[in-house]
Amino acid sequence: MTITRVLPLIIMLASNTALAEMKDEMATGLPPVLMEKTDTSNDGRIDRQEFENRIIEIFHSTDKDGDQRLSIQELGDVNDKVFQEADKNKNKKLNVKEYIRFRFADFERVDQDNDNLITPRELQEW
Ligand SMILES: [Ca+2]
Ligand SMILES: [Ca+2]
Ligand SMILES: [Ca+2]
Repeated sequence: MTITRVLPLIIMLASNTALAEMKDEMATGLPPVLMEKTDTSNDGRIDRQEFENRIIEIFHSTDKDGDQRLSIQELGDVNDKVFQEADKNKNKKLNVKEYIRFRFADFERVDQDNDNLITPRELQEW
């Protein structure tokens, strides 16, 4: 193999690694949603709407002081960098819209075949 044929392969491998790292960074660090609580249609899959509904429920149960915003303290064990990224207006709290967007980073990371459904097998990879 000549160097000109090897180079594109190396570049390809390098960019795959970069992508994997980026995906890891996107993970919120928060525990997974529960299939039985989230899959309201009982088809064994979590679609985006079911996920969003569940995330809104979690938002309200996590919001201990009821100010409609989640602080990093309320969230507990969370990826700090990702939190700051999600906190668009930099008030150190996530409103429900920011929180939904934040949690969808996990959805997209876990949905490995990109069919917008999370299966029990994919959920194991959370
Ligand atoms: Ca479902
Ligand atoms: Ca709060
Ligand atoms: Ca999927």
